[in-house]
Amino acid sequence: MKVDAITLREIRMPLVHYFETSFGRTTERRILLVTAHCEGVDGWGECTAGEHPFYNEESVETAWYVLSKYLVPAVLGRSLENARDAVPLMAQVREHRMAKAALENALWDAEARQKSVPLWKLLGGTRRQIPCGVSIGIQETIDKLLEKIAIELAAGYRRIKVKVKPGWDLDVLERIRSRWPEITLSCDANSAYTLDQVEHLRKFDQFKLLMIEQPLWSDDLYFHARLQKQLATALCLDESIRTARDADAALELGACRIINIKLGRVGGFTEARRVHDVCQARGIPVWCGGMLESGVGRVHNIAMSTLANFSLPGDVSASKRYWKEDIIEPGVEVSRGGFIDAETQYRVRENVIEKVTVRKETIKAIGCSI
Ligand code: OSB
Ligand code: MG
Repeated sequence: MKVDAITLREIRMPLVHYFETSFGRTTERRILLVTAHCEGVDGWGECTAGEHPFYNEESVETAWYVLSKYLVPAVLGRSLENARDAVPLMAQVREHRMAKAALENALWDAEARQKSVPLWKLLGGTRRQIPCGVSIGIQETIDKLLEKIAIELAAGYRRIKVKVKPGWDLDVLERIRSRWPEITLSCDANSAYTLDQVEHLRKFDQFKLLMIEQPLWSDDLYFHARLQKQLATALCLDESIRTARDADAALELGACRIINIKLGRVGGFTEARRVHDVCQARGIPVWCGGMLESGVGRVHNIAMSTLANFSLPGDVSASKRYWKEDIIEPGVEVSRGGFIDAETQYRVRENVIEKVTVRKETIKAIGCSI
């Protein structure tokens, strides 16, 4: 598979509803998409970096810079046996995992198309039905949040996750639990608390949550281990797990009992599979996180979720929760029972993508004529 050219583009898409976390509110997504042109086959990848470096240190601008200046030149013109061969070629660049993931995943997509094998099979997946949950952002009022939860439960979602932060936590969980004592419920703090708040966090135990996601610092393992010892509720790490080595260290320390895997955060399919395997070997369940992806990233999340140890419902939900019109066809749909069918085949709608593109650059290998 020769990498003839790579196209970078930025698209802009308004969200159907704004999404608010402890680090801020998103109303429109700026998304960097990568197309790998390989011997007549195009593979697509999505960069999950946000517009601002608030979830982690990357942003659309840093990813564009690192891709165009370093990562694309590292793979351009190369003949790769497999997409995973791109990983060592990009390794000279430290961190910048979301930028690397966008390119590596585009190459996986190209490899799957070239071999005429579904991506989930190429990855070694076995699950055909992906259990789905939803992540619901901070709302103006608790009543508004309860209304949203009722809608998602009626749609069949199998796990509700709410965003929390100091001042939007215990009262919120209390109201949810008094209306729905039995639903599978979790919360995500995106690093909004510190270890001084252990006593406060211990009060979360009364709500029988499936997990508390990333309560402490985004780069921390050690203090999460200290906190986990003092809580009955399982901790789940998101931001802190960037590599399989992080996962190994976190589990050895006892920093969490569940891990959220995001393709962008860990740098692409190759490292995501390693994180999955580390957790599986230690009997720790994983689930697929979301980053408000367009259809391109969403389809990759579905493929990854077919791996055996993705046993908990993920944040991968229907396209229509995010977009009036998604850039894939059909949009991602969730059954009444709350599952996504992993075998559905999707097509990238290039005409729709062109309409929402605000910048585009194609970088070609020397002698390439496309
Ligand atoms: O922490 O999981 C998170 C969205 C943006 C940044 C971080 C997170 C999220 C979500 C949304 O929770 C998940 C989704 O619906 O895509
Ligand atoms: Mg999270």
